[in-house]
Parts: sequence; structure tokens; C-alpha cells
Amino acid sequence: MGASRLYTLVLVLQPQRVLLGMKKRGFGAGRWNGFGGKVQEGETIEDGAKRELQEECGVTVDVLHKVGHVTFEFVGEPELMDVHIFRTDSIRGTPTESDEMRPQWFPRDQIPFADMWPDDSYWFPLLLQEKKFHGYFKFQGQDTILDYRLREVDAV
Ligand code: 8OG
Repeated sequence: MGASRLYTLVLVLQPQRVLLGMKKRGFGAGRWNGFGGKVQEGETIEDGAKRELQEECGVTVDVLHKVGHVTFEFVGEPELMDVHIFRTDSIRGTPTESDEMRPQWFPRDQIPFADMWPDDSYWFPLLLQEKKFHGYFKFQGQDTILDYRLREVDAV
């Protein structure tokens, strides 16, 4: 254990609503999520986050705020997933469906946790309160959390 791979995740949070996308294929298919993916060689984590947001729902963003860093371990998988989570409230363009994601706005009090990754129920409340956090979740398969740690931090 020890090797990890960098991923991004962007949540667009506005005063009354949150933008999520239904993942249409691949890892996490069938779940609502923010937008993101693997950081590519030669790009910064933040640039990777902006690129994925644009590729997956067709919108651009000037400023991203770092809000969280969560590490995922999947039993039997040698590589940890190191996910850097960002928030923004202002996007340019209209969210548009892509091959990977079908975007939809949700009222802040109607977030579809039952159809999201199970760890999101733990850290989304912190995100919605504009708090910053570090977390670790150990999964058995994609539905069962065996162990976790989550704490608020002053800086990500
Ligand atoms: O490239 P790909 O779409 O496979 O990248 C995975 C995306 O899913 C990336 O944005 C990180 C994100 N992601 C996980 N695990 C979890 C999770 O438990 N909760 C949420 N909300 N997102 C996750 O890889």
C-alpha cells in the first residue's frame, strides 16, 4: 500500500442549488456526482479540475476554491485514490450533457444521497457549510464503508 493516483472533483454550489451530474459510464456509473477525473501528466491539479468540468458538462470557471482532500482505499486494490475536491459558485455557460455525464440542478435541501457514493453523506454537509475537510474512506466493493476518518481543517 502507498501508491496513489490523483483525481479531481468539482462541486458547483449556488445559494439555492447544487449542480450534479449522473455518471453514464465507467467508475461510479448510475450515481450522481460532481465533475472530475484523473489528473493528467503535465497539468496542475486545479487545471485538471477545470478541464474535467469543461469536458463533462461544457462549462468553464475562473476560480476554484480548494475545499477537501479525501483518500479512498478499496479492499484488494493496490492503489489509493487521492481526490482533491473544489467548490465554485460561478460558472460560464449552460451545463450540457456529455458522453459521460447528464447534469442537473438540485435544490440544496434535496440532494439525492441515496443515489450518490455513500461517503458523500458524511462530507457533503461540511461542503454545504463552506467548511474544509480531510478524509479517508475504506471501501469493500462500491457500497460498503468499512472504516473512515473525517475532520475539519483550516486549510486543505
Ligand atoms: O475518471 P473517473 O470518472 O473514473 O474519476 C472518478 C471520479 O469520481 C473523480 O471525479 C473522483 C470521483 N470519486 C471517486 N470516489 C468518489 C466518492 O466516493 N465520492 C464522490 N463524490 N466522488 C468520488 O473516485
